[in-house]
Amino acid sequence: MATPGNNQGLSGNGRIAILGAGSMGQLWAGYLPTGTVTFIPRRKVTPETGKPALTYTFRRFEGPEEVVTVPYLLATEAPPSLLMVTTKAGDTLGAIESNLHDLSPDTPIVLFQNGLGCQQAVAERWPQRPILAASTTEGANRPAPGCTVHAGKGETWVGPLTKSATTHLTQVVTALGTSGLTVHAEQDIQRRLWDKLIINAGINAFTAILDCPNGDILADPFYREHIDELCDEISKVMKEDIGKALPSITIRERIETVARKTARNTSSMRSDRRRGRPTEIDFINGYIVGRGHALGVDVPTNQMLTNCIKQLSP
Ligand code: KPL
Repeated sequence: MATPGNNQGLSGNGRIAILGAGSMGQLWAGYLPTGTVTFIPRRKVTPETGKPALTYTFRRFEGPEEVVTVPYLLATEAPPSLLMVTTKAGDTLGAIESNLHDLSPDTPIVLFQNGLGCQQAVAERWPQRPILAASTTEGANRPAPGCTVHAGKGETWVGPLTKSATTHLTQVVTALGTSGLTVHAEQDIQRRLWDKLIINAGINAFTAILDCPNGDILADPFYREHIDELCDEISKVMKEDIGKALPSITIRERIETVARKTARNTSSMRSDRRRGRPTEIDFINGYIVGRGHALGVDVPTNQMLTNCIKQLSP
C-alpha cells in the first residue's frame, strides 16, 4: 500500500470500504493509502472471530512485488465514508443489499462493474442514495492464488447515476485519486460505460467461445464471419439507447485496437469460463440483446453469442 494518509475530502472518518476482493478490489486496495482502506468481509468479522485482514502479494504496474495487508471492516467499527463495489456484475445488487444496513444514507457508493444493466438496477433500487458508476481501463489479474498484478495502466472515469450523487462527485474523484491512479470526473458516465461495453461485447464472448487470448480472435474465421454484423447491431442499439451512435467501422476499429493492445491477456469471460464460474454475458452481449428487443432493433449476432456462452457456462 502507499504511504499512510487520510481522505480529507470525505465526510466522517474518511475511510474507504471495498466490497468485492477480486482483482479490481485488490488493485485499488493495493494503491490506496495505508489506513484509509478496508475490505468488507463476506461474513461478519469481530476481533474475536479472527482473520481480521486479507494479505496478498501485489505487483504494481511494472513495479516490484510487495506484500499487502488490508484489514477487514469489523462489525464493531464505524461505517466507512465511501463504499467501492467491485463485485461481479451479477452479484452486485445482492451484495449491496446485504451490506447497506450500517451505511449512512448519504454515503457515496461507487460501482465498478463490467458491462451495463446492473448499475441501472442499483440506481433504481436506491434512487435517494448517492450512487455513482466508474468505468475503468485499468487491467488487473490474479495469475496465482494470493497474487494480484496490475497488468495494464489505464484511466478511470467516475460519474453520477442518481441525483444526489452529483454533489459528491468531486470528493469521490479526489478520494480515489489518493491511490495515485488516474481518475476523472465524468458527467456523461452512461456514454463511458457504453464505450467500455463495446469493447467487452466485441472481445469477451469470442475469447471464451474460442478459448484463446484476446489477440488470437482477430485471425479466427468465426470472429471474422460475425464481427461486422455484431458492430452494426451495437451501433444501432447504442443510437436508440443513448441517442449517440458510433459508425460500425469505428466500433470494429476500437475493438481491434484493444484486442491488439491486450493480445496476450485472458479476458475476464474466458477466465470465468475456465474456472467454471458464472460469466457476465447478461450484462454485455445479453444487455445489448435486451435493449435491442426493447427498442425494436434486430440483434441476432449478439443473441447467438449470448446463447453460445450460456450453453458453455454454468
Ligand atoms: O475488459 C476486458 C475483460 O477482459 O473483461 C478486456 C478489455 C477484454 C481485456 O481483457
